[in-house]
Amino acid sequence: MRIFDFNSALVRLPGNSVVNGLRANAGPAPAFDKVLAEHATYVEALRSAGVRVTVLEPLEQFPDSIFVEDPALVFSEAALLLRPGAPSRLPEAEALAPSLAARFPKLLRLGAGHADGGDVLVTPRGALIGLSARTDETGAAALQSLLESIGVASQVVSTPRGTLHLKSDCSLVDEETVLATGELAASGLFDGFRVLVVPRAERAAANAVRVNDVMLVRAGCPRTADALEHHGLKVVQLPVTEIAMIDAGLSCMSLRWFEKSVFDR
Ligand code: CIR
Repeated sequence: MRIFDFNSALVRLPGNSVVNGLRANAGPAPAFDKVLAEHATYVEALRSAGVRVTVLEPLEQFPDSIFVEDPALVFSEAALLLRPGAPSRLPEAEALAPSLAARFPKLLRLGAGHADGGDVLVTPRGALIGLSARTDETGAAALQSLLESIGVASQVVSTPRGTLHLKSDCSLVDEETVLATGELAASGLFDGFRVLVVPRAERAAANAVRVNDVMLVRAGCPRTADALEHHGLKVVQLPVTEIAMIDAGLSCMSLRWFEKSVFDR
């Protein structure tokens, strides 16, 4: 099984409050119906890629709770409940706990500090944990211990200044290849990997998602799509204009894993 083979995913519908999601810069707020439409297209793309998607109900009290990738990290063996670094997002983890406890053999909790799932890139060589405005050193160290307890090696790295999450700037393409911004590629973080660098004008396309044989890429980034197709992948382009207004991309809208018993039920 490959590290990007998934048969299960969890997403959460946006509530009306999503228009108040956190954003670093002033700018227009997204429109609720358009966020809903982008979310629906995303869920359909996951299903078309061969994933069984569980859709959770909206949580109006947490505007950013659509971004389920940040409060948890999931593997076939266990779900790790994190401690998101934005105070308004911290309670999202416990809100997710029952859904994770029902689906994973083990539910482990980060005990200290803060860490967002968006700062964790899992590769076949281990996990990279990016320090950011959301993930601090205490949280990263606590996460390293949790990962070690389930047999996943990890390394703590820097996230470029001004970047929300490590994975805003990179994605796994296959066992040997990552997609990354020029800045992150130049940092030497991916030595030993083949790096496909996104053009500067398509910087946001670095946040993509490999699911089975498909690469989900944000629409409007033709050179990145071409490069990935040239690399041999089936590329599915998805609109994220609205969710980008609250600093989000593609990976953050789902938790993805391979559930070993899914076809036995
Ligand atoms: C936030 O600032 O937390 C949300 N508005 C966006 C989170 C995006 N998450 C991600 O890229 N992993």
